[in-house]
Amino acid sequence: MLQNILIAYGLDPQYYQTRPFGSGLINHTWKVTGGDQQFILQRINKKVFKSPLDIAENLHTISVYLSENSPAYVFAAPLPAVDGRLLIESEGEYFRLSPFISNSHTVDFLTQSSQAYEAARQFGKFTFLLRGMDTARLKYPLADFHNLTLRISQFENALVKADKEKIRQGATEIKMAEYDSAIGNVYDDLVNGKRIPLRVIHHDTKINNVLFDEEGKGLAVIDLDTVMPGYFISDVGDMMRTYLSEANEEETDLNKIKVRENFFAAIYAGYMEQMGSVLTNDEKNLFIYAGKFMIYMQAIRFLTDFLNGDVYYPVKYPLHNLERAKNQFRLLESYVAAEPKFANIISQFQNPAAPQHARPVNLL
Ligand code: GN1
Ligand code: MG
Repeated sequence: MLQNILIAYGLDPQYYQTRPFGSGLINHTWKVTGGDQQFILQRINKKVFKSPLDIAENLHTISVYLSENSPAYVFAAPLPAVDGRLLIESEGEYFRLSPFISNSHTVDFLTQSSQAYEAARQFGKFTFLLRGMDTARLKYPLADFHNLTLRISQFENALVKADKEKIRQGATEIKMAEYDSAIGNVYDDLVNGKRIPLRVIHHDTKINNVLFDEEGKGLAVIDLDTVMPGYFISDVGDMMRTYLSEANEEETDLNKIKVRENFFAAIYAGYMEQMGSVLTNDEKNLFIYAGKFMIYMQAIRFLTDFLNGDVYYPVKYPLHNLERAKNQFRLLESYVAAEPKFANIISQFQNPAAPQHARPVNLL
């Protein structure tokens, strides 16, 4: 099947090698290599993305906007096939080909806070460059993706339907989900009160969605399926969720889950360097909340999938989604405990009178 796709893009399968690439949970990705040419080929998960054409349209709209307004910006938009289509359907599956940005690489783990700074700068820059675009021009490939109110009600429905054994196995996490539901109330208030604006948001800011150059400087953001209108707390929050702890969401030894304050400072510095002049005061006041919002949402998404019988996230063993939920609740606990320190870091950044040596930039 992949051969037909290559042909649709004018690539002769005889001369191109196709190898699995990356570690995403949702789409399938391959790297296509032939001579000195390199591409990224992806099969879009149609169970998740019911309308892949919306993704193609969004990326096209954004690509045109960026090439007019910020021509030097590296945007890895999908390439048109020989007949001009931006998405190829084959046997009911959708594929697309994008350029592979040369001399770039991704990382799966952050070892230095400078990586968090670079990544946050890249995600901030993306939203910054698109600040003048009317978000109404974009489609919602995943409506309600980060709608916490909905995620909480999906959790509640799963709880009603789940079998007794699962409820017993997940009892502690179910209690935690209920205990932390105040995080949902803050979200309800800010959405209902229209307190923060919709912006063009990436919605999947984990570290392997950033391309780095050979010197470790950020080059571009990738994995653009979930680019759509949203709130900045999604992007900042998912960086907190995925950069602060050295151990990632797959770690089952909960003692290894600890937030690193210097990585928080790095996310703040990188994102605000780009977005500091754009965010409203209400948004700035939600910077710390952003982390709680995303960590809590991911915890209940894993827990909900466990209760539903693992219908969304691929699992390697029966309690995998429950283990992931445990991991995220531990991260939430560690995050909440560090909040006073985060507040201190932000106030040091905001106080230009602070002596240079006392400013958290030294932590980077
Ligand atoms: C999914 O496929 P991947 O790994 O980029 C999920 C994210 C979750 C993440 C958790 C469309 O992203 O929301 O944060 O798994 N994407 C979708 O690992 O559900
Ligand atoms: Mg993704």
